[in-house]
Amino acid sequence: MSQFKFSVGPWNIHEGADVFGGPVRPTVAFAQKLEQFKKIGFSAIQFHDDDVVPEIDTKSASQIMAEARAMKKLLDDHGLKAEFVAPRLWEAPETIDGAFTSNNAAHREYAMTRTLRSVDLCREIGCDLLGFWYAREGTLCFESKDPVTGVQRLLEGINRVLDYDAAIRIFIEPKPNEPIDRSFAPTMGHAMALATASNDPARVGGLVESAHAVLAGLDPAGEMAFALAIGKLFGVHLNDQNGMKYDQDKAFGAENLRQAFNQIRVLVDHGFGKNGEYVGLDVKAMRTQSAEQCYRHLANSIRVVELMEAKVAAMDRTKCDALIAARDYEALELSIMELLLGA
Ligand code: XLS
Ligand code: MG
Repeated sequence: MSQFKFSVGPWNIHEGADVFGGPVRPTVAFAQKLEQFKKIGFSAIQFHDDDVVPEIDTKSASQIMAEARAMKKLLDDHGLKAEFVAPRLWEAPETIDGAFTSNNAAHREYAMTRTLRSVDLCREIGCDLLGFWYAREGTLCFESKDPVTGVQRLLEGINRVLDYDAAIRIFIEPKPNEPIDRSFAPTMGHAMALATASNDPARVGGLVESAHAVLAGLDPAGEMAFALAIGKLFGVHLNDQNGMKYDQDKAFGAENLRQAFNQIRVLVDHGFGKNGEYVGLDVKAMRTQSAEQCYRHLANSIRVVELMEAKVAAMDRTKCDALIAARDYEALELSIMELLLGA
C-alpha cells in the first residue's frame, strides 16, 4: 500500500497514434476510463479544459458550465476528485505561434479568455488548481520573438489569473522543448522565478514531470527538491525517459531505477502529499499494447512507486549517516546500489 494519493489524466489512455502513424486502439469512453482508474487505485483526475468539455471552443458559456456540472457529477458517482484544469493552449489555430507569447494580440487575448474560463471550470468541478504547461510559449526561430517580452507576457498571464480569482492556485509545468525548440520556462528554476515575481507568490508553484527534467539534462529528483525547498512543489508527473530525445512518457522507473528511487526518497523525506498533493502520473502505453492491455503502464507505474517506497523505508539511515560523516561516498553509493539490487 502506498502512502500517496494518485492522480491521472484521461489522455494517459489513448489510441496509440504517433507522428508516424495513426491510431492502433479504439477510443475508450470517458466513463469507462474513470471506472478503470478507480479500480487501479487512483483518487483524482487531471483535466485539460477540453477533457472537461469536449470541443469547448464551439460551445456557449451556459452549455460549457452545464457540461462541467455533469462532469462533476460523473466524478462524484465514481468517488473521484478533480486535481487540476489546464487550458489546452496548443491545438487551436489561434495558438499556432504560442498563446500568451504569440506575436498576434488577438491570439494572446484568445489565450487569456480560454485560461480564465478554465478557472471557472476549476470552481465548477471542485478544484482550486490551474495548470500551465507552456507547450508553444517559446520559439522555433529564436529571432521571431523578443525573449524578454516573452517572459514578461507569461508573467502577465499568471497575474491576470491571480487577479481574476482570489482562491485559485497555479502550477507551472516546465519543459525545455517539444513542440517548440526553445521554451521561455524550461526548468523548475524558471518556474520558481516566475512564481516569485508574480503578484501573489504564495499561490504560484511548480509541477515536475520526470521526463521533462531529463529532457533538460537534469535529475527529476533535484528539480523536485528545488521546488520543495521553497515550499512550491504543487504536483508531480512521474514517468520516465530514455535520454534526450522526443518526449517518451514511459512507465515510472522503466529506464532509470536509481533516479526513480531518488524521486520517491525526496518526496517521502520531505512530506510531499501531507498538504493534500497528489502523486500524478503522466505516462503513455506503448503503441504495441492491445486494447485489453492499455492500462498496464498505469498499474505498473504505481507498483514501481510502491516498491520504491519500500526501498526508501528499508534504507539503513544510521549506516548512511556514518558513511556521509566519514565522507566515504563510494561506500555510500555501493550501499544504495545493493539496496536497489536486493543484494
Ligand atoms: C505534456 C504535458 C501535459 C501536461 C498537462 O508534455 O505533460 O500532459 O501535464 O497539460
Ligand atoms: Mg505532464
